[in-house]
This record gives sequence, C-alpha cells and structure tokens, in this order.
Amino acid sequence: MITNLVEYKQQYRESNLEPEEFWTKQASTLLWKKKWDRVLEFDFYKPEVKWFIGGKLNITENCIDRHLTARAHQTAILWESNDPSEPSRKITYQQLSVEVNRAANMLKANGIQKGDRVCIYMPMVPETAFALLACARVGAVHSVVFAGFSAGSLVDRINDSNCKMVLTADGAYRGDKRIDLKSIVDEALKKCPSVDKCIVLNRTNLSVSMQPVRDLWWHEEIRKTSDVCVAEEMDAEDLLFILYTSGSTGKPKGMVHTCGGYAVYTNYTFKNVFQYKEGQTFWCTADVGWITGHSYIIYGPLSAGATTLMFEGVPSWPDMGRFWHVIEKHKVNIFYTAPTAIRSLEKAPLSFVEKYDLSSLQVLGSVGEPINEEAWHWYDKNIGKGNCPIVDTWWQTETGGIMISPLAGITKTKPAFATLPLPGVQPAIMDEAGNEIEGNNVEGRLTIKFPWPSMARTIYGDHQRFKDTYFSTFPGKYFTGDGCKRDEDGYYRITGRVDDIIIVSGHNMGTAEIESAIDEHSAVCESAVVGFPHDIKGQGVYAFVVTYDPVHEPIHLRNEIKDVVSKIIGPIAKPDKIQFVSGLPKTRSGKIMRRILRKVAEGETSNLGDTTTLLDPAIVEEIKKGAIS
Ligand code: 7RM
Repeated sequence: MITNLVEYKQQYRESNLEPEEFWTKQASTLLWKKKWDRVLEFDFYKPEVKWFIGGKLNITENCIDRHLTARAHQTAILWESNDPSEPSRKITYQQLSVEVNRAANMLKANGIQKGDRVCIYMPMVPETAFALLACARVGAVHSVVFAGFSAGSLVDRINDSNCKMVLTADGAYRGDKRIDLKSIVDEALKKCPSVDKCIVLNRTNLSVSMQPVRDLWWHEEIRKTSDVCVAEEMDAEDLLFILYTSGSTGKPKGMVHTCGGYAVYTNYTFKNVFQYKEGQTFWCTADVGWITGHSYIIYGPLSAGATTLMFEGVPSWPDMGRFWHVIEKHKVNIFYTAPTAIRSLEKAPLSFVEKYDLSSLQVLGSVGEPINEEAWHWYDKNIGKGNCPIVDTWWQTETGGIMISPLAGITKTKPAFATLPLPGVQPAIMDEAGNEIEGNNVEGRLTIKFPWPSMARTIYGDHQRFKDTYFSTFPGKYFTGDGCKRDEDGYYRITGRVDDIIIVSGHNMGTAEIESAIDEHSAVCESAVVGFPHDIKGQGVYAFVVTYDPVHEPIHLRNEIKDVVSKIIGPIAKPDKIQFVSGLPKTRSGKIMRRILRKVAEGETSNLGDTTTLLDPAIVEEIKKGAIS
C-alpha cells in the first residue's frame, strides 16, 4: 500500500517504466489458482487487451474464502434498510460464504453453467450481493440492470446478451414508494425468449403471479441447496460481467469486464485511494446497478476484507438527514457519494446535518460528475468538519475502477480537481487535430495511452462499435469522451463530456465550468448549462438554475448570477438566458440529461427523444413551459 507522496511518485514512475513488473506485484497480493504465463498483451489499434494471460482464479475466493481464516466473524456486509425502524443486518464473512455457496448451487440446480448470462434486477438487499457473487462463483456472467429501469429497457438488456435467467424480487422499497419489480419482469419476459428461469426473492410480501416452471421462489430454491460449491476455475480473461451504459446515440452498450484484471485493479484502487485500514466501515451510496456499486460496494471492499455498508433507501427519506443518521448509527469511516446527492442535501437546513455525530468519518469521496467548488467546500466543511480528505475520483463504467484521484490524506487536494492519475494510468491530453498536448496549463480531450488491468475488453456482441467509440477518434489511444485541463501542478480537472463543450464567440467553454461559477451564488443550489443557436455569438449560454428558496425577484437574481459568472470566468461566459426551475432532468444514476435541456434551449419542445430513463419525467413538462425564447 502507498503510505506517502514519495511512495506514490515511486510507484507511479515504476508503473510507467516497468508496467509488467508493477502489476505483477499488485496481482501477487491476490489468490490465484494458477499463476499467469505472461502479464500483458495489447494492441490499441485492433483493439485487443489481455492481462495475466494463462492465470486462473475465482474472484469469490478473493472476496470470501481467503478471509475465512483471519476474519470469519467480522462483518462483511452491513445492511441498512430503507425503513429506519427495520433492524439492520450484519453478514459476517462466514455467513457470506454460506449464502454465496448456497446461491451458487441454486443457480447450478436451475441449469446455469459457466459462461451463461444471468440478469440481476433486484433491490439493494444483501441477497443481491449474494447473487452477483454466486454468478462469479459458478463462472456465469452477471448483467445487473438497475431496478429503476422500465420493462422496455430490461428487454433490450436481456436480449442483447441472451440471458438465460433473471434474478429478481417481488418488489423494492425506495423511500415512501414501492416498485413492483416482478410485474415489470413479467411484462419484459414476454419479449425475452432466451430466459427460461426467473428466481424471485420475497422482499416486500407482495402477491405476485408466478408462471409455472419458469418462476421459482428464492427461499424455496435456497432451502434445497448445500453450502459447499467449489469455485469454478476461471481464466483471467474469462468474462466476469456485462454492464450496460447508455451511449450518446443508439442502444446501450454492454461493457464487458473480465475476471483477472478487474479483480486486481478494484482491489488495488480500493485500498490505495481510500487508504482503507483494517476494521474500517466503508459506505458507497451508489446502487449495485451501476459500476460504482459493482467495484466499490462489492468487489473492491470485499476483496480487501473490508466491512461494506449497503443502503437500500434514498437520501431524502424519511427526511433529508437520512445519510447522516446512517453514518452516526453505523460509525461509518469512509463515505463515498455523488455530487448530485451532495447538492440536493445542501439544500436542506443545516440542522439535518448538525443533529448527528459524524465524528467517525475519516475520508470522503465523490464520483459521477465534476464536483463544483461550492459543493466541495460544503462537503468539506459540514460533513468532513474540515478534517477529512476528499477524494474526487474520476472514472467510467468502461474503466472498471478509479483512474484519476487523490489518495486520501496523501495527495494535496484542490477543489474540483480529480488531481493525479493513479499508478498504472497514463493520461494524454489531445488537441482537436489529434496531437498530444504536452506540458502543464493545457486543456483538451482526455485519452489514456496505455492499458490498465480493469479496462473493458469489448462491447458485448459488437467489437466494431467498441473500436469506433473508444479507439478511432485518436488512433492508438483510448478516448474517454471527457474534456479536461492540466494545471500548473500537473493536476487534472475534468471539465465534463466533450459533447458538453459550447463555443461562444469562438471561445471554447466547458458547461461544467460555467455551472460551477453559477453555483457560487449563495441562492443557487444547482444549475445546468447548455448552448443554444445565437445569431451573433454562434452559440449563446442558456442556464437552468435551481435555487434553495422560491425566487421573488427574478430580474434581480438573474443580474446577480451574471455578475458572479462574469467575475469568476469572465463576461464571455455570462448566461444569455437564465430559466429558474424546481429541478433538473436527471438519469437514474444522477447525471444531468443535457440532451433534453439542449432541445428546450433550441426552442424544440415536441420531439425531446427518449425520456423514459429519467428519474422524474414530470420535470420536463415544467421546463418546457418555462422555456425562454
Ligand atoms: C463512475 C461513473 C462516467 C462519466 C465520465 C465523466 C463523469 C465520473 C467524475 C466525472 C468529473 C469525476 N461511471 N465522471 N466521475 N466527471 N469528475 N470525479 O460515474 O460510466 O456512469 O460515468 O461520468 O464524464 O466520463 S459512468
């Protein structure tokens, strides 16, 4: 483990000069059934990447079996219900072993073999963790679909990878709502010929319809199983899972991750980024349906023998203090959440925070979007009490694990900067002509020029699309789709997706940068900026702004916001139009759907494209009505 900045620099240098030696060392800390013959083979033009060739392992032996000597009775999964009055559950490593082995046998008894795809459409309960690990144990490929997606989205994902089985629950609790998961699955399965078994967990005691032969109850199937299931020997490059991520166009992309490299990288990054210490409780608030949940609720923490907290609920229910209550209740040491959550909680009175004892916290993390400076400071001051390093972790579904991030307490942080690449990560900033921009104080598109172990290997069933999307814009390099800056200290600041770049009077501006400035106004909770066609400037700046309190003097507030932007970035970035809204259209993973805002800003209100993946489709109506022409 890296313990200071000198060691970070040493490891970084070594990982660039001797990547194979470097990753050999990291991989050797895991349990392998057979050691690899060669460390790395790659060709970024083809593209093809293989790590730990010939190596054999099973990730569940790393997440479970190898901990049974030293920490059988330590809590592996600490579960907090949606309902604060329902008792929490503590699953020790010993119990995790029993549960996962049983679930693995349940899969086998129902026809699942190595290589089969299994769709997991489940709530945030421990059984979902058992389900992922059970698949991994028998060598089945899991494809988790977030339990907020519609039947149609579920159909697309199941059919794209021909899943044989669906694991689901009768229902799911989310705040004061209950989602009837099984009926969504029933609707979906009418169009999924590859699925012949559906195993249903009873979470909410809903009465559901069970189709004979196809549908089985989890508790009945589990009862029949033994608690010993020998872990399948997996090749390092065998598939571990598929996870769908939305593309900017077309159908979702099934990102493929493989066993060896993913195990090594999530373990390495978990330990080093968060500076995880034996006995600490780690809480990542993501849903297991996203890559963040895969890597930092399940595989990273469990492979490191940590206690990982899994939370079923939402930050706003029963009230806006729920996160802080959970931190106090379980004495959470490391807390990892998203800027969108921080900004929404910031809106609530500070008394919701002050009510709770947050003194157990030692490290804070952020992921998912650029974190604006104002939210960073609020998080630092009110949650970290100025005492907890914040790790702003940049990465993607495609990268499998954290790529650019401070190491907690080691790297000097700078608000809104993801800071430095982790060892093994070689970023290159490119200009539009395709040349690498060297040196500091530069800005361009972020690429990675050397493979790292947990990178996605392909898009399931469509290698050509993988090549076109990630390896064609800058031949020989992995293109992230993000823009970034490197400052005078060599620190990276992610400025957002490059399709979020607007050009105003010939000046390139990241929308994230303007948003960050707008958010500095004390009345502003959050904002989203898009471009719109402008006769003179080419593009103008259109800002959608959410305030803490209702706006009484819009003209006055608009002028103040313009002044703030003018002061922070310059008059060129001043919004031409400011629309006050009660919320922003967000995807279920918390990312602002700028596509919709762009259309509204362009004056288009009829054809907004697909809005079914939005968290709150009603907000779109409000935004359309208030559009400024
Ligand atoms: C982990 C995750 C990936 C996209 C990525 C960025 C944005 C994520 C940060 C960030 C600025 C960060 N996977 N992004 N983390 N931008 N700072 N710390 O979110 O596949 O769902 O999204 O998210 O644009 O390309 S993801």
